[in-house]
Amino acid sequence: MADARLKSRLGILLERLGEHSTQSIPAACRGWAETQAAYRFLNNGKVDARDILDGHSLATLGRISREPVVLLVQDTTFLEYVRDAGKHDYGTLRRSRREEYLLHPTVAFTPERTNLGVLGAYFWQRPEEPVGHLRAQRPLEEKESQRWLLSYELACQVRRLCPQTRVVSVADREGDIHEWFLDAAERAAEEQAEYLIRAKCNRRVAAEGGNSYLWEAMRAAPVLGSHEVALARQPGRTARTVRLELRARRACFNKARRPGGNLPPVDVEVLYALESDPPKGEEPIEWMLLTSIPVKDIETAKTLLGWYRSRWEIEIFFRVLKQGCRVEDLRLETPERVERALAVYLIVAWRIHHITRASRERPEAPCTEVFSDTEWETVYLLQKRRKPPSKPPTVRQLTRMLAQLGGFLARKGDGEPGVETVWRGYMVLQQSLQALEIRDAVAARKCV
Ligand SMILES: [Mn+2]
Repeated sequence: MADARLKSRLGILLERLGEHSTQSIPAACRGWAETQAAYRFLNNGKVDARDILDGHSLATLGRISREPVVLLVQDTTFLEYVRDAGKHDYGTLRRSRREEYLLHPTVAFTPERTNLGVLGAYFWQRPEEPVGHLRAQRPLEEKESQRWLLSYELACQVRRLCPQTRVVSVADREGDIHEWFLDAAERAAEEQAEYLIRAKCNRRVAAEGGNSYLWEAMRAAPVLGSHEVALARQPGRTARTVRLELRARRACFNKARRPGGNLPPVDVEVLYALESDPPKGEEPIEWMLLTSIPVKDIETAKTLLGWYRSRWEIEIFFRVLKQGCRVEDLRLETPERVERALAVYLIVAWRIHHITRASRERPEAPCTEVFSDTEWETVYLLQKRRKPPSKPPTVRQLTRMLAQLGGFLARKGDGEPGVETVWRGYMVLQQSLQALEIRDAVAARKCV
């Protein structure tokens, strides 16, 4: 049911878009109007949250159309809510219920990792009881894997609507689905978005030199050259520079078995990056990437690897979203309400992600790059309690002030504010802006 609903929503939105050129879509880069509209909605139960997401998606599409390359990254995150089962609580009999929601958004990034916004989100609730019957399990898996294909479909629509932009649908290992490669291969060029997916399965392939398996075939492929990348520190791994050997070739994936009949074989371009000299005792770093883009030379290989690595930014976006959901302390009774609130938080998370990134990457830039005048002046008034200066503060200064509204103490040694205090500060700002708006509306009525 959710699938059909999602399809029709996207269908309606994109049909509507198809009637206009993307040039007519307002592309407010700062996005304050979008987030304000989203928050306003929270107090209005009559509006469908997806209408709000549609407005944001439209603005995102406008931003996409102005970029030469856009990565449409899709991924799934799990959201859990624990709440009391019964309305009546007699103190001793307290049963809590765990609910698991899956959220699968499509988020647009530039190759330089600027978050352009959320294009759509697939949302569903896992059945409460684990699925015991094998008979029921299969359709569930199939249903859940549909989300990757739906997001690719969305990427293809964006490709059609933004002919100046190179649109690349990006997914991690879960997106390694035969149906996806087939779908892409069957599309006309002007309706085919590129794809870039990390391989999960060691499939049987037919490549030059006979049949073999994917990893084997790629280890035997000619080396295009080598490339160094810096790996950030991660739990259990120190930061280090990695030297990779890049190999590429076209491979034909054998037909895939499915209950309703076999799927035909399909051609895929493969890029394999393997660490050539890993430190003693460590597994070599590797990326096996499946793509629609022919990898003819080392430059293309480096570019594609960089695009794939930008996928990481959606994990950061999820972190922001989850922190935000915690800040907002969801107490919602029905899946519909959770869904509506999440639509709002997706937009707010995009905004917070954008602001915190800018304050780290371009700290000395004027804050007007990411805040509207009303926004930054209001933050200044609330925080400093004096008239805002004529020259706007820097992005870093204003982000700190915003976080201070959310409880950041800004003492020496506190470092940069985290997502949580920025989010809280942002809620205070939104409420203040709404109060100002109401005051103006009331004043205007008096004048009549
Ligand atoms: Mn994933």
